Amino acid sequence: MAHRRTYGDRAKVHKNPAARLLLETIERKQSNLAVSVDVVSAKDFLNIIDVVGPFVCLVKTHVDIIEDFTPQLITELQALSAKHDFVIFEDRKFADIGNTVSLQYSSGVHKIASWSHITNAHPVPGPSIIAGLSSVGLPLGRGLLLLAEMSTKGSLATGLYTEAAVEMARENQDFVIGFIAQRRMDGVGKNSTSEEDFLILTPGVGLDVKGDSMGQQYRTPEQVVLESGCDVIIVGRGIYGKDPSLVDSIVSQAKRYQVAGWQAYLERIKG
Ligand code: S5P
Repeated sequence: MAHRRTYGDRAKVHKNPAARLLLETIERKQSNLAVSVDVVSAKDFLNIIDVVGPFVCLVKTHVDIIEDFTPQLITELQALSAKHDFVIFEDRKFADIGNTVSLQYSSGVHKIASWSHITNAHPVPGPSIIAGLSSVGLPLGRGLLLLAEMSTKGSLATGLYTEAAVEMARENQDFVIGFIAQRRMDGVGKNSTSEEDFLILTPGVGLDVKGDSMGQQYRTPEQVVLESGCDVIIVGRGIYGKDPSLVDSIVSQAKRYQVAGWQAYLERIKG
């Protein structure tokens, strides 16, 4: 069972380069914390990333919300990724036919495949979405996460939908490296094997509040990593709050979540 093994051991045998990079980075930095940088100005975006960089394994972006986006922003993001040693995950949530997603992934203003190690997709169109994205991402060594579950109240991604998402991933393990989900997917669906190693990246994590006014629901790092066996905690507003200029507070929150996530992992591998 992957969740009892160390990140480092899993990195040694994973076949996908983006998954290996993430697992190695987690082990090297002793951090299973990802920060989701959901701000609309390029300046705030880069400032937050520079401040949290030392404490995270991964930075999750929504580049389509940045009002003053230019290709230069990507160059600066990549420089920060090299400076602080973190993986980049553009949370694009593709959801269209194979041909359209292949264009959305490779082209347009953002050219996501050229810089984002990992991206994600809703399984709702069926396996053709993986075919479309992998035609672009696989030659570049990228990895894909399927949204098998969501953190929001009333999510429709449950039951048979989640099972079907996991089966789709099993058919495409060269490119699909795991899931956005709230729990481990070992044993979900009919064709589970002991060799598979899907990474579980989990949003909806907060230590101080239970949710927001728009359906988001939060659980603690201990619930997510220890009790539910997830691999990476994704934290957004819990770290940078409402004011991206409060550097001291961002640093202390990032450290707090890093420690909480890592403690929960150490407990988990103890068994
Ligand atoms: O189920 C999900 C999937 C995702 S990727 N629930 C989520 O909240 N997310 C993303 O995680 C969401 O788009 C946002 O960028 C982040 C959570 O942000 P927070 O501020 O609520 O921690």
